[in-house]
This record gives sequence, structure tokens and C-alpha cells, in this order.
Amino acid sequence: MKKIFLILSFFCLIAPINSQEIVKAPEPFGPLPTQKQLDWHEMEFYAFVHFSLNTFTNKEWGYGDESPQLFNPTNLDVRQWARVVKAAGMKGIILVAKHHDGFCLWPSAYTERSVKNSPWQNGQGDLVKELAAACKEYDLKLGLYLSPWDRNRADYGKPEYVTYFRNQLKELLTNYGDVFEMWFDGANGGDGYYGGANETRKINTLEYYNWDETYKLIYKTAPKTLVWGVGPSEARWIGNEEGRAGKTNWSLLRQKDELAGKVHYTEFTSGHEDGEKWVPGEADVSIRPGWFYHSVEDDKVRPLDEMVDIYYESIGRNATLLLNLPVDRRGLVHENDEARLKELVATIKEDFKTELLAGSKITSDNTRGNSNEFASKNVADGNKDTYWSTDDNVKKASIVFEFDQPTAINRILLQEYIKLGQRIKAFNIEAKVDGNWKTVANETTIGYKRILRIERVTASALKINITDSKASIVISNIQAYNAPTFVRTPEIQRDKNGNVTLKTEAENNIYYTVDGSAPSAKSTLYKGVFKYNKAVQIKAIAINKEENISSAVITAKYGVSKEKWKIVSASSGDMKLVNRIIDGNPATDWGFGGETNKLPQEVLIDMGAILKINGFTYVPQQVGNNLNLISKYEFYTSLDNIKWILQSEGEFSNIKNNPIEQVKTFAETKARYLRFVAKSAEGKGQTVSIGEINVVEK
Ligand code: FUL
Repeated sequence: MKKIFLILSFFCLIAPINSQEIVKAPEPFGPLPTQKQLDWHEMEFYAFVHFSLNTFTNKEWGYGDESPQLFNPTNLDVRQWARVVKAAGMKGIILVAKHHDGFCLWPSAYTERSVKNSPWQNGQGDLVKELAAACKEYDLKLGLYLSPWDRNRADYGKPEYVTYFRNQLKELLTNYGDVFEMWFDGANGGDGYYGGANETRKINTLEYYNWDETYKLIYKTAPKTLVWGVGPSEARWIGNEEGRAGKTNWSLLRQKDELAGKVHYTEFTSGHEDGEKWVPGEADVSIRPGWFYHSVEDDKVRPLDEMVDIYYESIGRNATLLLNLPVDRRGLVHENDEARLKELVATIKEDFKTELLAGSKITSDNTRGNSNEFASKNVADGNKDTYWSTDDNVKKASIVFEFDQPTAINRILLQEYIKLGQRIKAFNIEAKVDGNWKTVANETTIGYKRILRIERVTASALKINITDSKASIVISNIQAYNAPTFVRTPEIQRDKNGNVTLKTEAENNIYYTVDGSAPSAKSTLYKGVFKYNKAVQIKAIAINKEENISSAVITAKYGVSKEKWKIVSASSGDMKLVNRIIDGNPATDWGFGGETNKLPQEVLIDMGAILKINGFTYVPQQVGNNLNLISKYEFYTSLDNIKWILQSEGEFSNIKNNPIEQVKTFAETKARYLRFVAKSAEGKGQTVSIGEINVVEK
């Protein structure tokens, strides 16, 4: 008895000392985020504002010769922006202080091309200053975009311009308080006004700006500022302007390779598993097709479905979401954009209403040193600084959550403790349904945050199996939710002859209207393809039959159908396939030009009747890797195919990064024949393609 007592007291004495000695926290692994980057990850969601001369000239890229006099908002209210942004739960606003046309929203001491020469506030205004004050008032962080490319400056391409650029950087980083992010766009060099030279200037982005020096200047002036984009940046573009990160998304990048021009931008979508630096992804996207406001897009605000997908494919895939609100000519966030944002926020709030794992029984098959400090329960304690961790070299482990009763789940959220690096390479999730384990997800990376949308399962337990990791597992947070059933809006398609097809999932019914009224369960039930070849606005909803839940309304606006349209001629290309550009289906495309038929090339269309039109659209090729995009165009109309009037000419700005339908409007005119000239291609090739040509009818 005495002996046993002695042994027991020996263990009592030694055990605590032992665990303190042995159970050390895991060593950091690989490249690590700085505190600045950690704070930035936690911002998750912030706004972009594109508002400048382009807002008043209806352009996406100004050429550089537009007069500052055109900048004249009637009702500018930056506090309205801040209110909308704050209400959406976003944490900051990045303002485009200078876009590619060189116009500055602050009265820069280094140029006359700024608000000081505009009628706004009689030239006394400073938009950056006003926004900085509004951000402070609404507890938002301020970020700024300063375009390296300047299509106005005569000295662009010379060393003098780089000095000018740095002087402006200093102004922005010293006069307006803290700037959380500095945004340097990648579009650099090309044609422009350049002080009247009207020419093309190519620069080598990697060398011209001497980014190393520019970054030194930034860090000296504003150490708290995180730098995004070109140069040795601290955060990267996600590789598209659709706001979507890769399912696999490393916060690491081989930046040395990138700075040597060896990384293609499509690699940004997933980062590099073997990257030597922490350069996390930021997903940028506009709430409308364009970055700047165009009234013609008032009814093209991205549908709720798309916004919800964007949320899950950016923030839910280890990226931050930078959502653009194109402020309108009044100087306000447009009502339609605000309404959509509210719908998005309401949907996300509902999705994450009740957390389900915190009350479950949590166990794991490995716990670092069997220590309480690293126990599995830490993933559900609501504390971001505690975590579940495994022993060194244990790169495979499972964590199980057992419920008191079967629980419905369709969202799972996971977070690594990234202070110690991004480690996990692969994991899967099983749900115990009716006593059997069933795999519900098979995934790769986690990072700062990963959210999975899975089919709803009613499970008595949930098991997360980490199947591959670079080092021991370190997870700070795991949550599960049961989001309400989300019914997606139906798809509407109308072909050349006016045949309308509506599509939805099998479990839904579709109801629609053709008179502009809001559809409901009392509207016409869609039973199959119907013909409508007149101008029409089709509105439709899908309703889940079982739960009686409705989707948002989708609206499609059409002019008279293309039934009578014919291609009269094309200067090159396969004439057998040319009808693809007027078949009502943007996914089918047709190409022309090429080495033997160098640009310009043209196509001539007969609409079969005289129509009143005030614009046209060019839908670029949508499918494939090499999109053969047209960069410069001319568009003519005619009543008789003899006398032609040039209605519009210019560039499809930003088409490379954002290959969306390009809308060009002009004064209303009567026309029967259309002539579309492709003058030049984006990139080096001579082949260009067209998905669809449409006209805009009032
Ligand atoms: C692009 C720019 O060229 C666009 O105009 C826009 O500013 C977008 C956010 O970045 O590359």
C-alpha cells in the first residue's frame, strides 16, 4: 500500500512538469504571414470604388485626352458610400484615386489633371480627403489605387514619369492618414494620348518602375500599408476579374519567378504549393459587368445567385473579396447595386445563423502530446488563438464531432492557424448517416478560411480526415451550419428564331411573365419551349416544389428576334459557320482574320427590316483558353447597304482581363444593315473571334 502511494505521488509530482517540458507548440512551417498580412486576412470583405472621368464619358478606360471639366457629379456623397459598405459588413474601401487616364481625384501638386480643374466644388474639392474622413466616421479602413500606367502624361515611358508616379505615391501615403492597401494594377503600356503624341508606348513592367525602389519608398513612408499587385507585393491578384479563387488556393507564391516573368497569371488562381513567400490571393470583381458606371448596365447588376457563388468561391476559398461598387454620375452607389448587396448579405447571414458543432462531442485520433492545450475541442471554442494540433510528423489525423441527435448540415467552415504557416494539402469529410459513414467532400487546401457547400445530410456524426499535410496539423476553427435551401434563378435563353427555353433543377417549377410584371406562383407555369419573336422582357422565378421556396427574379430583355437576320458577307472565315454570331447563343463562336487575312476584317449583317437602334454589343468568345479577342473596332449602319454611317469606333477596354459582352451606345438611328470591322486584336495574333453580335433597341 505504502509502495503504491509512493508511486502515485511520484507520478503526481512528475506529470505536470513533464507535460510542460515535452508539449511544445508546433514549430512554424514554411513561409509565414506578417502581422500586417494576418490583419488583412481578417478583413475578408471590402469594397472597391471606380469613379472618375470614365463615369462621365461612359468608358472603361479613358484615352488620356478627356477634359477634367467633365468631372461634375451632381450629388456626390461619400458618406452614402460608407454607409452602404458598412451595412454590408465590409471592412474598408479602396478608392481608385487615379485610373489609366491620369485624372486625379485629389488636388495633386504635381499635375493640373485633377479635381482642381473640374467644376466639382469649384475646383476646391479633394475626394480622397472626403472619403478618408467618411471612412473614419464609419470605422472603415481606406485603401487607394494609383494606376502605374498613365495614358495622359507626355513623359510616360521616360524616367521622369517614374519620379512623378513616386511623388504622387508619397502624397497619397502621407496626407490622408493610414492606407491599409495600395493597389497597383497590372495593365501597363499601350496606346494613349501621352501629351498629344497619340501613340503606342510599350514598357517593360518588371523593369521600368524599378519596383524594389518604389516599395522601399512605400515601406519607409507607410509601413502599415500592404502593397497589392505588380512588383514584390504582399498580396496577389487571383488571376481573373470574376471574384473566383481556385478550390486549391495556397497563400504562397514563387514570387522570385514571378518577378523574372516566369509565372503566368492563371497560376495566381491557386498560388504555388512550393512558393517561397506568403503572397495571399485577393479576388476582385465588380457588382456589374463593368468597373465604371454605365446606365446601360442598370439592369445588369450581377444576379443574387452569382453574388452568392462569388462569396463562397472567394472568402470560402482562402481569398479576400474586393467587391466593386461603380459609383454613378450623381456620385452615389446606385439603388440597384445597394439592393443586390443587401440581398447578398441577408442570404449569407441566414446561411451562417446557427453553428452546430460547438455543442457536439469532439474527439481526435491524435492530439499533440496528449495535451489539453492542443486538444480537438479548441476548434469549437470560438477563440481564434487556440487550436487543435497533432504531434510532429503526424500529417494524417481525424477529428470527429458526435451529435446528441441526427443533425442536418450543408455548410462546413474550416480555418488553419496560419500564424504557423499554411500546411494542409488534402482532406475529406465523412458524415454518419443511418449508422454508415458517407464521404461528403474531398478537398485540398484550407488556409485562412475554407467554406464548403455540400448536399444537405442528416448526420449523427461528422468526421474530418486530414489526409496530407506539409507538417503537423494546426487547425483553429471548424464550424458547421444548415443553410436554408437556396433556389437558383432559372436560366433564360432565346434563339435566333425567338424560341424561348427556361431551365432549372428537376425539383423546381418555373413561372414567368412577358409583360414586365413580377412573376409569382400565379404566373404562367413553364411547360416547355415557347416562341416569342417580338421585343420582350421575360421575367421568371423557380419555386422548389417540396419546400415552396422561391428563387430571386431573373429578367431577360430582348429586342425583335433575329429570325430575319442574315450574314450578307464576311471578308474572311468559314462561311458555313458564320451564322454562329447571330444564333442567339454566345457560347458558339466564329473566327476570321489570320496570317493570310490580316486585320482589319469585317462582317456585314442584314437585319431583314428597318429597326430603331441606339447601340450594338460584341460578345467575345466565351469558351476556351485563347479567346482571340478584338481590341479595336468600327461599327457602321446603313438603310440600303450603299450609304454607310460610322456610328461608333474605338477600343474594347480591359477585354483581356474581363472578356464580357461589350456594349457600345450611340444616338438613336434607323438601320437595316450593320457593318462590324475588327481593326486589331488583343495580343499578337491576327485571328479574332465573335461569340455574338446584338443591337441595342431602346
Ligand atoms: C483592371 C483595370 O484595367 C480595370 O480598368 C480595373 O481598374 C480593374 C480593377 O483592373 O486591370
